[in-house]
Order: sequence, then structure tokens, then C-alpha cells
Amino acid sequence: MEYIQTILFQISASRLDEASQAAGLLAELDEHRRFLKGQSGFRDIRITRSINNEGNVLVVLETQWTDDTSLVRYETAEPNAAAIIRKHEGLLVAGSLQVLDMEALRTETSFKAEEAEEKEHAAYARLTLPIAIPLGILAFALLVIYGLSRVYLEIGGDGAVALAAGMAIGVLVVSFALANSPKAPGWLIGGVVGLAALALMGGTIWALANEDESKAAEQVNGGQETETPTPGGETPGGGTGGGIAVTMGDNKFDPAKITVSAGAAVTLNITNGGTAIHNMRIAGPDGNYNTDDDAVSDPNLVPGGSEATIGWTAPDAAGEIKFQCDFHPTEMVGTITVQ
Ligand SMILES: [Cu+2]
Repeated sequence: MEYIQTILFQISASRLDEASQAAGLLAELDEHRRFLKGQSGFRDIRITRSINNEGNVLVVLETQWTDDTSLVRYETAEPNAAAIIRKHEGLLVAGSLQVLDMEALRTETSFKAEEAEEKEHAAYARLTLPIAIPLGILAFALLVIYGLSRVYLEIGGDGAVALAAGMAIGVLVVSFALANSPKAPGWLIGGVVGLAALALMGGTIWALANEDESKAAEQVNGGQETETPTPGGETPGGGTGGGIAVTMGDNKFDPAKITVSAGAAVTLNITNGGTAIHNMRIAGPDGNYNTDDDAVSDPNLVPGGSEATIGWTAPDAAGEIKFQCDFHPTEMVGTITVQ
């Protein structure tokens, strides 16, 4: 804020020349300017006079100060403008001297500060939307691509197709409704988008959590299988073992009948030539699935085009041992003849 001392006085027409001469009142006030420039808080001085060629001349002297303390300090010590004018009292119209302390309500500098703030605000508003909207759309698109792919993978098969179709219809219906109500308030559109984003995020988190669980379960299964001791053990006289190639198709084993010598250690080299996920589980000598003497393909799940192995030792006694694919246990079965 700005503080101003305003001094008003009138010089009578007949004394104007005297006031204007060298070392006169006006010259002394000019000189006072040098003193003012050394004062702390001093800003500016302005001396104006009324424009009239006849009659008394009104003179206005203003000194501007940055704060009221500086103004008061100036007023209460000498030299100051009011004291200088009083020394030349004879030149003045009697009773015309007035000294006023004023406070600026509005100044160009204060307007400038406000305008700069407004401009800054406008620039902020101008920049935010053009940056925020594309970023938001990009984030949403990435969420759709990443999140939906996770969800579809986790659901798999017909469920994913049904979900995709349902969502496509949902998007069409909502878009149709919004396009047909041009007066739809912003919060409604924002709410629909927000809900969609929330549902997507929820689905993504659900899919990621499920994926981790099934991975963990798979690892546990794998671990158990490798720890399971192979029953029987190698018998020196037990015929040739080695590798036996088995191809899995949709949904069958080829060959479905395998013959091995009693006590032979064999490795089944399994290839999934089909497109569906399969596996191979050998029931073992007890003839039952999901018991301790089972041998299961490693890895347990064999996607289409992948390979797996089973290290297995045939029992010493001759007999028939069955095997199956856990995913297609009715059609995808076979037997190992031990002789
Ligand atoms: Cu199968």
C-alpha cells in the first residue's frame, strides 16, 4: 500500500512572481527533493499548480511513501515540505494551507499485480485442460488394453467371449444414451467414465491376483512331483528304457498304448501337437489317479506347441498301467503295458 502526504495551498496572484524567483518558495521546494531522495520509504514527489492566468494559484504538493511509519517520521522532523511552506506564509492566501495524510486505495502498481495474477490463472486454465484431457484418455486406453487382456486371459474361453460381447453392447448402449441426451450434465458423463475406470481397475486387480494364485499353485504342484520318490528304482536286468516319444493331440495320446520292460527307467518325451492345454498323468502300480505313486508331466500344464517330460520307472511286476490327461479324462486316456 502507498501513503501520501498532500499539501494544498494558494499563492495570491500578486505574489506569484516572488514565489517563482530564484531562492523563492518553489525553488526551495525543488531543492527539498534532494533531501527526500535520501529518506527511507520515500517514493516520489509531485508539485502541481492550477492552470489559470488570473487570480490565486492553487498548488498541490504530494510526497509518496511506501509505509505510514516513513511518512510519520518525515512529518515529525525537519526539514519537511509543510515547514518550508510555512516559512513563506506571507506569499500564501491566508488560511489556504492544508496538510493531509492519505492512503492509496488503488494504484497502477496494485492493479498490475492483480492483472498479473489473473493472467497467470488464465494461463494455468488454458494449459491444464489440453494436457489433462489427452493424458486422461491415454491412461484410460492403457487401462482398457492392459486390464481387459488380463481379465480375458484369466477367464479364458467362452466366458471371455461372453464378457467381450457384453461389454461391447454395454458401450454401445451407454454411448447411444449419452449421444441422445445433449443436455447430460458433466457429472453424469464423468460418473459413467469413472465407474467404467473403477470396474476396469477392479477387474484387473482381480485378474492379477488370480493369476498369481494359479502360478503359486502350479509351483507347489511341481515341487511335490519332483519330491515324490520314484517307486521301484532301477533294476539292472530290467530291459531297455530310454526315451519314448508321445504326442498329445486334441484330445488323444499318440501312441495310446506303450509297452515297456519291467523295472525299466523310461523318459517320456511329450509334445503337445494340439491347440488346447493337456497334461499326462500315469496312475502308477496302484491303478488310481491322484495318489502318491502318480507320475505327472513336467510341467504339469502343457500348452499347445509346448513340450514336457516324465521320468518314470516301470514296476518289477508285469501288468497294465493306465494314464490320462487330467483335462480330458474320458477321451484322452492310454495304457502302459509292463512285460
Ligand atoms: Cu487333454
